[in-house]
Amino acid sequence: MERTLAIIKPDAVAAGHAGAILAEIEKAGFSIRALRMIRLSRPEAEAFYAVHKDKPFFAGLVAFMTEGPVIVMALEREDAIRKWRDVMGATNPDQAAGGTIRRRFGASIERNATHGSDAPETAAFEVSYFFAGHELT
Ligand code: FUP
Repeated sequence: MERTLAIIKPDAVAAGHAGAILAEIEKAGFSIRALRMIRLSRPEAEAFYAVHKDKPFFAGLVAFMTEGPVIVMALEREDAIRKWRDVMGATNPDQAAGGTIRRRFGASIERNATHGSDAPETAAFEVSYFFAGHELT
């Protein structure tokens, strides 16, 4: 069993797509081990995306991620990191395969509906960024 961090981003929450995305998560066989709706502060978003701090899109990404509430989740399944990235689709919704979440609900490479950890080390950092051990069922 493996854990990954998923985020339903502000665009998808505001558009009312959270329910459909949660249904996809359950259909894909994930257990939701923890879930919370929060509004990220600017420092919280900056620290979460610190790996991108020197990228040209960093300021826009932080502004977007703080514009409204997000839903953060710890998901568990066999091969969870890769599987959740498959269900999400490519970062750019235009390049995401048909039926994937980003293809269905993303509007642009920035406003792309969901986040998923990309490796075991980042998953460990990202899950613990939002959830304490006692919150993971
Ligand atoms: P992903 O792992 O698919 O979320 O993609 P990245 O880690 O490459 O990018 C993280 C986030 O940065 C993306 F979800 C959206 C944002 N981004 C942009 O806004 N512009 C870009 O050119 C690349 C990424």
